[in-house]
Amino acid sequence: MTVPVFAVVGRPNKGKSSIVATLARDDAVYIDARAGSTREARRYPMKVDGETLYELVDTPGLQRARAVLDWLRAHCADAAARPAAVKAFVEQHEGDPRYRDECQALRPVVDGAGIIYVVDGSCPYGADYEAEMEILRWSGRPSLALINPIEGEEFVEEWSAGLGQFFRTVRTFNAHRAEVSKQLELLELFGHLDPAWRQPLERAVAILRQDRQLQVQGAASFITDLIVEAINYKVEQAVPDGLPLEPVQKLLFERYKAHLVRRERQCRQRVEELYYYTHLKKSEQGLTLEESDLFNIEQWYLWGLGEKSLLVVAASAGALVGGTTGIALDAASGGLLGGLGTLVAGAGGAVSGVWGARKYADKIGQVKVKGIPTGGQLVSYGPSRNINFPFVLLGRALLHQRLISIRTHADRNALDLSQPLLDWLGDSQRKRLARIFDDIRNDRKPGERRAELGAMIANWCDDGAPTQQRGG
Ligand SMILES: Nc1nc2c(ncn2[C@@H]2O[C@H](COP(=O)(O)OP(=O)(O)OP(=O)(O)O)[C@@H](O)[C@H]2O)c(=O)[nH]1
Ligand SMILES: [Mg+2]
Repeated sequence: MTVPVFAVVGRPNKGKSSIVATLARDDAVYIDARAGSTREARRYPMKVDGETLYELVDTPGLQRARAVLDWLRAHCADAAARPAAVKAFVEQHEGDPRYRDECQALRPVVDGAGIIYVVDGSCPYGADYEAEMEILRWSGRPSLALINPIEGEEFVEEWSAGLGQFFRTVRTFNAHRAEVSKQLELLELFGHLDPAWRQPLERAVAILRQDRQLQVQGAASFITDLIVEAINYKVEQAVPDGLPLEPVQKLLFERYKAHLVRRERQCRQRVEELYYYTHLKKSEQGLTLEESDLFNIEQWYLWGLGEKSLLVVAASAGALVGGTTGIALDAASGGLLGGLGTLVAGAGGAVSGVWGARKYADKIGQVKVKGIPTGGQLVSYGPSRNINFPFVLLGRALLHQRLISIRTHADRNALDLSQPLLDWLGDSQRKRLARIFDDIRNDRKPGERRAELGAMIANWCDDGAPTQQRGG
C-alpha cells in the first residue's frame, strides 16, 4: 500500500512546522518564533506499532515565488506541461543558492507528495501570496489549504475567499490547539482528494482512533496501579536491641517518600510515552511540586486542594466511613484539621524546613514500632491512613493525563501542573471514591474495588467522556 506523503508549505513563520508536529505527533520537530527556523526539508513519519500510516514533510518557507513563477511561465508552452515545468525548475535550480528554499519545498511535491498550504489567519490576505499558490496549482498535486489563526481569526474570512480561488479544500486549523477529532477529519479530507490515498488514510484514521482508546486504557491502568500501590505501601526495618530508633524512623520516612515520588514520576512518564511525548518540559513550579512536596500537606493547599475541598473530602469520607471504622476517621480528620489549622495560622509557609516536613509526614503515614520475638524491634512507616492522600495522588495524575491528552505536539509551553485538583468531582463520586479507597486500605474486596476504581479512572481519562466530569 502506498504511504501518503504530505508536504507542508507556505511562507516563513506561518506554523508549518507546528502543523507537522501536530499531525505527525512528534514533539521533536523544531519550532521557533523566528522566521526561517526550518532550513532543510525533512520527513516525519506518523508511526503506530512500527507501521508508518503517513508522512509529513516539513519545508523551509517560500520567499521567491514571483521569480519562480516568472521562470515557469517562460518555460512552459501550455497548461498540460505545467507539472513538468515545475519539475524542470526544481531540477535545474537545486544547486542554486538563490532558490535553495524553494527547491527544498518543491522537491517533495515534484516527487509525489500532496500539498498542505499554510497561511496565518491573523495576517491580512495579499495578492503577493498568489504567485506561490499559482505554483502549487501548477504542480498538479492534490492539495488543501489551512488557515492557522496564530494570533486570532481577524482575517480568516478574507483568506477563505482568496484561498478558495486556488484550492478546492480550505479549512481553519489551529496548529497548536487542534483537537484529535479535527486532526482525523483532515486526514479523511485528504483521502477524498486522491483515490490512491483513500484506503491508506481510512486505515490510518481507524488505527489512530483505536490508538486513542488504547492510550486511555493504558493511562487509566497506570494511574490505578499507582493509587492502589500508594494506599498499601509500607516500608519496614529491623533494629537490633540497644540501637537508637530515631535515625531509622527518619530513614524509613525518606525511603517511603522517595519510593512514592519515584512511582508518581514513573506513572507520568509512562502516560507521556503512551501519547508520544518525549521532550516535555514541566513548569518550574510543576517541577518543585512534583518532587517531595507531594508529602507536604502545606503544599496541597497550593494545588487548589484548599481548605474547603480538603474538608469536603474529609466530611464525605467521614460520613461514610465513620460507622464502620471510627478510629480511621478520627486519625484522618484529626491529622487533617491539625495540618490545616497550622496552615491557616502560618500562611506563607511559616512551618517549613525539616521540622515542618516531619510533622506533616506524620499526617500521611504513621511510624510503628513492634518488638520482634527473637530480639530487637521492627520499625515501619505506612501504609497511609490519611483520607486525602489518595485523592491528592489521583487528582495530580488525572490533571497530568488530561493536560497530555488535550495537548498537541506543537505546543512547546511547559506543562502547568499547578492547577486545582478534582474540582470537577461530584459529591457522589467523591463518596464513592472515599469508600473504594477505604476498602482498599482495609483489604476489603481488593480485586473488585480495584476494578471499580479502574473503570472510574478510565472514564475520566477519556476525553470523549462527558465534560462536566472534567474541568477546563
Ligand atoms: N499560539 C499559536 N502560535 C503558533 C501557532 N502556530 C504557530 N505558532 C507560533 O508561530 C511561530 C512559528 O511557528 P513554526 O511552526 O515554527 O512556523 P514555520 O512556518 O515552520 O516557520 P519557518 O520554519 O521559520 O518557516 C512559533 O513561535 C510558533 O509557536 C498556533 O496555532 N498558535
Ligand atoms: Mg518551520
